[in-house]
Amino acid sequence: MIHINIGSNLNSNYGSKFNNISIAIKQLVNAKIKIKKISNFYETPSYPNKELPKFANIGLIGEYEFTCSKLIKKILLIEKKIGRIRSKKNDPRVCDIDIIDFNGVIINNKDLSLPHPRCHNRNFVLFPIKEIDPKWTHPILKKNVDFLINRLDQNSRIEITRLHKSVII
Ligand code: PH2
Ligand code: MG
Ligand code: MG
Repeated sequence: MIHINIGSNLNSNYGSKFNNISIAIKQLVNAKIKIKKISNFYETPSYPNKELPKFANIGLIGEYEFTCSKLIKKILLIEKKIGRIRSKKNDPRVCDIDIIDFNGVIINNKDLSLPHPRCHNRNFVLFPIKEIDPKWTHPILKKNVDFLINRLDQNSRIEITRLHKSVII
């Protein structure tokens, strides 16, 4: 199973951050990801600079029968299509699609680290995972998602809102 997290905190030509995420998901389906579950939208302050616009994030799980590098190429094209301009780290972005876990593989090279190197510290990654795959364990840390959420700092456990809103595909 693969885990993907999508975030947005900027409008695009297609519309709001929610529209951007919905479009990204449709494009992932076109790119042959067999989506099994999609979380609701979650809203969180932008990390690490809370002055920037709030993010919407979702998590999804699916199956992909091709290689991880093929998936990454597709993801970069989708981000580009939605209008992502690569600027400074953590600048607002119309669409960021991150692979969190690719069938449990562990990779560490200059272009790619899997599982996502910071996923275990991010509320906007862990809460959606808890919703759609509560038994998930981190492939390196071997800790389940409840454990990882419990070790987030108090603020990150509070500063996240699960919206009554989900993607329609
Ligand atoms: N993504 C980042 C940096 N900060 N903050 C939130 N809340 N959500 C994100 O998806 C996010 C972020 C870098 O990709
Ligand atoms: Mg990211
Ligand atoms: Mg990214």
